Amino acid sequence: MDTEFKSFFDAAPPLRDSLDVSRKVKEFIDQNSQLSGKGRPIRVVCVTSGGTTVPLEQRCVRYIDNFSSGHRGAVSTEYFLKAGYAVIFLYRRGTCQPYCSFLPEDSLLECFDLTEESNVQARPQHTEALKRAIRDHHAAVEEGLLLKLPFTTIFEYLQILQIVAISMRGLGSHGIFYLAAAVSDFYVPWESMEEHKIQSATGPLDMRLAPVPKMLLVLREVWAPTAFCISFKLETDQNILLKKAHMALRKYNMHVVVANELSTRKEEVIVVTSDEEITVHRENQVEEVEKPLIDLLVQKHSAYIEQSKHDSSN
Ligand code: PAZ
Repeated sequence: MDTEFKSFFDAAPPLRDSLDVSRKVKEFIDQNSQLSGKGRPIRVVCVTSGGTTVPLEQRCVRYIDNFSSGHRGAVSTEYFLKAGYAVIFLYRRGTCQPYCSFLPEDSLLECFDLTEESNVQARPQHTEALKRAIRDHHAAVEEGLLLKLPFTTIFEYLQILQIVAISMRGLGSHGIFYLAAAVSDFYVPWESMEEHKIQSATGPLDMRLAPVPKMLLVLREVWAPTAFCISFKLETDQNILLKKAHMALRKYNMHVVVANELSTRKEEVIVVTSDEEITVHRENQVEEVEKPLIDLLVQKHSAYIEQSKHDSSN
């Protein structure tokens, strides 16, 4: 492994429940490798979702965060499940969850009422959507097709991603990484972090942030070299978006980079591969852009599986 990455992991605070996470991931993958949906091996996708935090103190009071709501990851998870994939949903605690993106912010108070007998009941205008969400969510979990793994910090995120990626190696080309999480580019190394709450009385705060080692290359080359890898590139300047997406494609050897601009990310994305750029729009005001996006990515994944079969038979 890249030395920068090794020192990041060696110095990171140990992941709480790491054995539990490893066990859950292993069981999920074993179970889904044995199943075969409609006569073909099950495909497994790891969807990452939401932003990572960067703690400023070891006993963390303050942290750096980013805008990501987790909407992209949550909705994409629903469409992957619909397409027959088993999904490992690696999400930031407190962000949007699959089948819940339609809920208002204060959903408990907005969607439910008390009856005269003091029972809780869904308000009529929300009943159908709630029933559908509960039914689809419970079906995915009960059929063993959805595993949810939470993270908060950049340390937790990269450690769990490593566990998942190494466990998915055996799936070969049937595994996908769909890396929609907004991962911090900079962090405070654990060993140089203050232990206790930083005191404001000492005046202006000077802090040096180190670059987070680039995980995409290690994922592609070491952790899961035969999986189909899709990363995302977000920019706020449309003029540099495609250039940056192509750079990421080449530099990290991704199969696909999905380029999106902050203010239009819910309406339009551009699917960038080495030989094409395909703009994907939401079909109407009701459908989400993730529907045509996942349709297209599933087609690209199928072509990748066929190509891998062909390559290994030659
Ligand atoms: O989480 P969200 O739905 O608010 O936004 C999705 C997104 C913009 C974080 C995602 O599409 C993305 O581009 N992720 C990668 C960001 C980056 O590191 O460039």
